[in-house]
Amino acid sequence: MTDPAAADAAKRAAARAAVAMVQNGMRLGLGTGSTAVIMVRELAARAAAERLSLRCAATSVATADLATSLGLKVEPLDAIGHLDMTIDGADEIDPDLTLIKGGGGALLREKIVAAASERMVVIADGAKVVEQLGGFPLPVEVLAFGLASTQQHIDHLLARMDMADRPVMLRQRSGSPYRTDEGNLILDLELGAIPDPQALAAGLSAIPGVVEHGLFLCLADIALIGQPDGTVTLL
Ligand code: ABF
Repeated sequence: MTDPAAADAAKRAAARAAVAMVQNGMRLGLGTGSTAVIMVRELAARAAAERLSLRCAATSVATADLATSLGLKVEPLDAIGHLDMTIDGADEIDPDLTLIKGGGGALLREKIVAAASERMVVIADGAKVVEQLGGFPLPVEVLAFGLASTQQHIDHLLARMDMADRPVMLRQRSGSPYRTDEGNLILDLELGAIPDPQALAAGLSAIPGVVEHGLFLCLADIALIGQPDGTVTLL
C-alpha cells in the first residue's frame, strides 16, 4: 500500500476493530509500531469516554510513554501477571497466523507480552498479509557480546537450511548500531522466503547469543486486517 493516507485509514480500521473487543476490567498488552500507536490513541479515547477500568502492560518504552501520557494505567507486566488480551501490529502475517515481527525493534518484549496473554489480536493493513513469510527481513535480537561468533552460527544455520549467502545486516540507527530497549543488537536476515518457519525458529533459538527472533509461531489468535474504506477482514 503506497498511499500513506490509505494505509493510515486501513490501520485505523483494524485498530478500531480491536479496541471494540476490549471490555471493562481487562488486563491488556499494548503493542508497538505505527498501527499500535493508532490503537493506543483509540483505546485511550474509548477508555476515557466510557470510564473503563483497564490495566495495561506495554511492549516498549515508547508505547509505555504514549499510553501513560494519554491517561492509560501502565504497569510492569509482572505486577499484572496474566493478560486477557494483547493487541499488536506485525510486519508479515501468513495464512497460518505465523508472524514476522520486530521491524520496530521491540520483538523481545512483544513476544514475552504475547506469551503472557490469553489472546493475541494482530492489527494490520492488507500489505502485511503474505502467502509465505520472508519478504520482510527477519529481525533477530542478539547480545553484543560475541556478536561475530553468533553471526557465524547464524550463517551456518542458514547454509544447513539451503539459505546460504543471504545477507545478514546489523541494524543501524543514525550511523551507530541500533540498541533495543534491553540494550541488545538486532541482526536483520534478508531471506527472501522462509520455507520452514518452525525449523528456522528452532535453529535460531538454539544459538547461544540469540536472545529472541521475530518469528511468532502459535501466538496470534486472530488478525484484523483493515482496508482503506474502513472495513475489516478476519484471518
Ligand atoms: C510492531 O511494529 C512490530 O513487531 C512490527 O515490527 C511493527 C509493525 O509496525 P507498523 O504497525 O508500523 O507497520 O508491532
